[in-house]
Amino acid sequence: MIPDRMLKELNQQINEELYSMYIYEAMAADLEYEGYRGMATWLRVQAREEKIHADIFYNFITERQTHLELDAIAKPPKEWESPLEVFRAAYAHEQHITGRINHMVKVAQETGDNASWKMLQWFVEEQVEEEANTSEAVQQLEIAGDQAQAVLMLDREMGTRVFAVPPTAPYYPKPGQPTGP
Ligand code: OFO
Repeated sequence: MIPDRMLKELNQQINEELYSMYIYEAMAADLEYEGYRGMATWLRVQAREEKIHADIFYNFITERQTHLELDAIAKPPKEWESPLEVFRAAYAHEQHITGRINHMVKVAQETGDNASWKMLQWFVEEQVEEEANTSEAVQQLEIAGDQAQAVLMLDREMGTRVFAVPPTAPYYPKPGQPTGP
């Protein structure tokens, strides 16, 4: 069984990851509407990764014979001022998620829940990549500035991102579960 305090955090993290998926879908829709199809593709790939993150927490909880509880997902914003503002918001969001993961590592230590602690180590590393990817996009958009051609080149490059299930993802998939969201 998972200690109550830890379970509450893990349950909440399913919601956080599903909100991540949802806000990236909203950002993609806004960029698609504005004509930045490549960046929209990049964000939709990211949204699919977030569903996998949610699945990992979901599978981990059910694997430990615990009853999980799903909460309502908050409504994300509809529009942002520019592609740069989209990726600034994405980077800030990833920093928030890193804070959540660090907090959960602490709770795992305090409750002596070694299984949660071990599973969370994957997310500790994953968040380094999540922050790097979004902050790199911010940096490149800042460099491109008002030069439409540079922004469009970046858009094209970001559109080449393809979805792949992270091979090292823990508790994913569960036996018999499909491998993609
Ligand atoms: Fe799930 O890492 Fe991004 O939010």
